[in-house]
Amino acid sequence: METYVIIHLLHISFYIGICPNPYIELGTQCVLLIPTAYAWSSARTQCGVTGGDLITLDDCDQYRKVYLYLAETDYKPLGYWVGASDSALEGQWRWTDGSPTAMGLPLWGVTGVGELEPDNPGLENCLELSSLWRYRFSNTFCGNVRRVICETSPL
Ligand SMILES: [Ca+2]
Ligand SMILES: [Ca+2]
Repeated sequence: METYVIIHLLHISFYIGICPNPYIELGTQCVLLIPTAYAWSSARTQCGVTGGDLITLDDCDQYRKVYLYLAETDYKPLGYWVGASDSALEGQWRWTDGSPTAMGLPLWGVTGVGELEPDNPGLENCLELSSLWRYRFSNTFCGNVRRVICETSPL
C-alpha cells in the first residue's frame, strides 16, 4: 500500500499537463522561444501577449533542460532574455514573481577578465542567457535587444 502511494505521487510530479499553443512542454515547464529580439521590458510584454511571462529558472535540472534546448536551437550570437532583474534594488536579483535569484557558480558565467557575473553594478540590470557565455546567467543592459524565452502554466 505504501509503495503504491509513493509511486503514484512520483507519477504526478512528472506530469505537468498540456501546454497551450504555441508553448511546448520542456521538462517541468511550458516554454516558448520568440526568435525576434526586444528590449527586456518589451520582451516581457511579448510573453504577456502569448499568455505567459519571461521564464523563471530556479531549478538546476530544469535550467539544464532549457540550456540544452537553446544549444540545440542555436540562434547565435544573440542571447535570450529570461525573467530576472535587479532593477528594483541594485544587487538584489529577483525573478518576476519576486523570489530571489540564486547567485554564484555554477549558474552565473565568468567575464572575459575572470570575474563572476553579474558585473557592472548599477548599469546592467537584466538577466540573459547568451551563447557568448555558454548560456550561463549573465547581466546586461535592459535596453539591449535579445530573443525571448517565455513560460506559461499548463492547461
Ligand atoms: Ca545591476
Ligand atoms: Ca554582465
